Amino acid sequence: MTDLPISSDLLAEKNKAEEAALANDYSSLGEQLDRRGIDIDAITRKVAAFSVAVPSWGVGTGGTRFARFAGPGEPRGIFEKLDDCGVINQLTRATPTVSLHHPWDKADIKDLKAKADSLGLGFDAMNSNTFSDAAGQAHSYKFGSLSHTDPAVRAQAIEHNIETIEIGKALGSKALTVWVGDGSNFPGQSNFTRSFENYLEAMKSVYAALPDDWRVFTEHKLYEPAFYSTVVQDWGTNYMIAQELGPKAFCLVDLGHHAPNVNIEMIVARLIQFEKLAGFHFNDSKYGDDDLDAGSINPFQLFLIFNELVDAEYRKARGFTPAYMIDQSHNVTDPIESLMTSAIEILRAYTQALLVDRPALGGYQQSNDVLMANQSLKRAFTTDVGPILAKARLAKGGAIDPVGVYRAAGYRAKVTAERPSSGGNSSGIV
Ligand code: LRH
Ligand code: MN
Ligand code: MN
Repeated sequence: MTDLPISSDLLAEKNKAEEAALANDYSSLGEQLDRRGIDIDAITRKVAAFSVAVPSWGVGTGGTRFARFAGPGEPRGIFEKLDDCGVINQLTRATPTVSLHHPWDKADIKDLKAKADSLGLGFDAMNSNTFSDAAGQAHSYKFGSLSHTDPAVRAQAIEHNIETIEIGKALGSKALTVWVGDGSNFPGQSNFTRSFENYLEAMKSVYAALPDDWRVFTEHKLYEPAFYSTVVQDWGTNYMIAQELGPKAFCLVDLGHHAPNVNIEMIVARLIQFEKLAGFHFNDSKYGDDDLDAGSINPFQLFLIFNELVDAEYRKARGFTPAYMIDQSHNVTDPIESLMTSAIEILRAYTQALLVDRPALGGYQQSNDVLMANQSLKRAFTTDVGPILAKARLAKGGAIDPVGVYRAAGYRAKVTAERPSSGGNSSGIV
């Protein structure tokens, strides 16, 4: 029995008020697309079938290195986090799974499953955490985890990853995402080769514990928390890891984990070509790992990434089964509103990419008609696909205007009354 957090009467009433306008907009967009030889309903069906996982940690309020300002009504544990994720999926109908972080989300497995079931949610990739110390652990990760100089620390980090797999197995997850903060802050602090050897050896033990139908996603990141060198710093190192580990290992692309101006869509194309793309942690950024809402700064980049993904989907690229997840941190917005907005923006980029006239683009590329090649992308990107997104949500029982319904429902005020403030602290970075 599902028990959704937002009143279905309110949702129906709000949708009813907007349905006629949506029908008009959808039909006029349909005519426009028809002139371009595109069947709008076929696109809407594809959009309705697309989903992206939300991060359990994203519904809390994040922070910076300097301060964390607690948000009103923030969830106090994984069960309240799941409630908030339930709202996001109820209104967007695009986020049916949650990606858990271990041990932040540690709880009784039966209770977790029952709670998720009651909200109509499932579990996506499991994230391990060896970038912070858990209460009571024997060894500290201050100087690294899977790459640490001390074999006892590495053994503890391996054990933690295996435990994360075990929890995931019980929850029905099929993938482990490993991101380590290992690296160095000063030249000379660590031996690049030895630390990478240590990491690879440790990851081989984690890999050996993967069930047959599981995959492991390793996530690269240029810097932070280490500011001089990072053990898994870029997609090249990440690709080496996936190659060394074997066929169940893939490279995860978190959009915020690259140097400014890096051509991420090209990295995506390379990983697809060599069958090692794990999937994504979607977010947006201006400078570093800003963890802002997807598409809020550079929606064209998001579109160009989806252009590669749709290209691979249409040509049925071998081994192409990307996992889509959001990874954000919210300091100044309501996390539920931000995550709903991101899910919509990710779907928007996907929809726009579906509108690219691929045979025409291929022809322009072949004949070196640079201007028209670029125009074919721009034409798709500048199409307002909002009516398709709203129609897909409505068809699945979601909201035409998710943020509008969320605000009208007063959910934040309600949970603020139920969840006493956890207060801020001086370092809330995740
Ligand atoms: C590291 C990261 C990684 C972590 C998450 C909290 O910056 O992107 O995915 O698990 O943030
Ligand atoms: Mn990430
Ligand atoms: Mn990150």
